[in-house]
Amino acid sequence: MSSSRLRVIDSHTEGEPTRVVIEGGPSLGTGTVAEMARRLREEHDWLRSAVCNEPRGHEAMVGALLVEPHEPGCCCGVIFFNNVSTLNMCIHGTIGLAVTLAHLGRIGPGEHRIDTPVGVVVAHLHTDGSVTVANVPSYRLATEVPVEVPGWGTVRGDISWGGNWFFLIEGQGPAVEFANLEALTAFTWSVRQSLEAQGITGANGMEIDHIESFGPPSDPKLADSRNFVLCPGKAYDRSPCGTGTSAKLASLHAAGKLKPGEIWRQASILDTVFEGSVEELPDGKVLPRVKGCAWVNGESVYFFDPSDPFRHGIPA
Ligand code: PYC
Repeated sequence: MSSSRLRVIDSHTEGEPTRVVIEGGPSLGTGTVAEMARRLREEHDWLRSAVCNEPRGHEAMVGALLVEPHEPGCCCGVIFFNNVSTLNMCIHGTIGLAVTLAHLGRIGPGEHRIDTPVGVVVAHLHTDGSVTVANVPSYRLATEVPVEVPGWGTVRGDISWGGNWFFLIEGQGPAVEFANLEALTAFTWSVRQSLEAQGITGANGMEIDHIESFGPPSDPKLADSRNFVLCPGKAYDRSPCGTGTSAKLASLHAAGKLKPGEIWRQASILDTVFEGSVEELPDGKVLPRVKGCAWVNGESVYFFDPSDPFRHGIPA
């Protein structure tokens, strides 16, 4: 059943929007944040669609619902979602959430544990307003995995976990430039469909729902690499994608190309930059840290007039 009102705060992180629902969300009961995310998907999908889809949202919008944390010592729990479903994790969204909570006076500079469906992350709000997120443990599952892509032949990539599953491609497909947005979208969408058709998955059969293509940076003084990230709902990430940057860091580390503590600067297709590094964990995984900036840029109250056919959004 939908609410009569929702209050949201908008921000963008290096170009990618985050819309935090701060009042009016449904009660998702108790349990882990993963269980609450399942209830959001199965019983309250109207909220996701009302917040992210047109007419209030658009294809790139990422929503964030604040929930009670399950893990000890967390300031909040959060469920991220987009135009098609919930997300396992979202770093640009966590940076946006931290800046939003600071805007509301609910947190100040320092470290804040945040409970998510895939584990606890730590957002460090710096005094200059930037935010570093210590992500969930990340790793490369497989490298040089071939997938047959119609029109493109054999495309090879790494399968890595950075809080979401990514297929990472380097130097194949259209050049990673803003002028090629449409071609990059078509290419990465074909890769995603081919992975699915050929039964290529992340661990435990989890779908690889983010495709990331890398090319050289526009300026080596700005970044080490530029990416194009296709999100699950076919929108491209306007930011360098924090979970995608984490997956890249895990892949680089596994390939012996990134030492612990070394800084990797990942530019987005818009040339905005996240800085990342890894810490080695005893189990062979890495703990990525990703730093970026977000700006609060709006606040709204949503109404749900029963006569409005699109009060719950237009399905994407
Ligand atoms: O920054 O992790 C991220 C992200 C995931 C999807 C969109 N942004």
